[in-house]
Amino acid sequence: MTITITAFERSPDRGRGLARDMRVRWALEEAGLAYAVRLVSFAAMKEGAHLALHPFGQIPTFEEGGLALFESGAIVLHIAERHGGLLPSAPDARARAIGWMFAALNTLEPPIVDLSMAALFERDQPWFAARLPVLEDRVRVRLEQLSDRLGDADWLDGAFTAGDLLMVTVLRRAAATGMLEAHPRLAAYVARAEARPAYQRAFADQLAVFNASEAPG
Ligand code: GTB
Repeated sequence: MTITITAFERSPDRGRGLARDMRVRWALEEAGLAYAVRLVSFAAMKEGAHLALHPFGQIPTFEEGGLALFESGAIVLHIAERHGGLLPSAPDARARAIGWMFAALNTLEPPIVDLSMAALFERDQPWFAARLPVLEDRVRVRLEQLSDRLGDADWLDGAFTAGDLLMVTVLRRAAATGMLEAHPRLAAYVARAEARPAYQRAFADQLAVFNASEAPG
């Protein structure tokens, strides 16, 4: 059965792989699964056909046979549960890896997204200068805690898992705000993950979409 995901027709990140289709592409590549990508415009995301797949009118989505999923974390978990390479088979290690998936999405991602959204869209507001240090502090605390836990290990809990995959996609968004520079262990962790062949393939594919959208004609 063909797997089809959705991604931005023209990504606002200009091919930097920060949109959430990147984590799904990467998981599919780690699992060795072929997939098709349906590109959607911002307008099409809010229309009936896409809303039937995604109630909030966003990307990414995942379709395979009769199954349609939204929410990038649920999609990555679905891929990881059905295919090798992303979750350990030992039950306790598997549970811990899923815990890291939730930590990435529930504990790290919210303050990082708050900071990057404020930096992008709230810069002209009169309260921005007072709010920025508060947002940065929230991110800094989480990055310090994560860095302490990672220590000198390559990955969060033994071998690379879907927990690392999601965590790295979240940290890349923090890196885009400059906040990873103070955390060399996390910067090295992200670089290690980005060197994985599966990551490189996923990144190249999403970049090719952006480059095609920029091509004249
Ligand atoms: N919780 C959902 C999930 O994890 O799947 C969130 C999905 C989501 O936020 N999707 C975004 C979207 O469709 C794209 S990824 N937005 C359009 C809309 O809501 O109308 C978020 C994103 C967008 C752009 C950048 N960037 O340019 O750097 C980074 C991340």
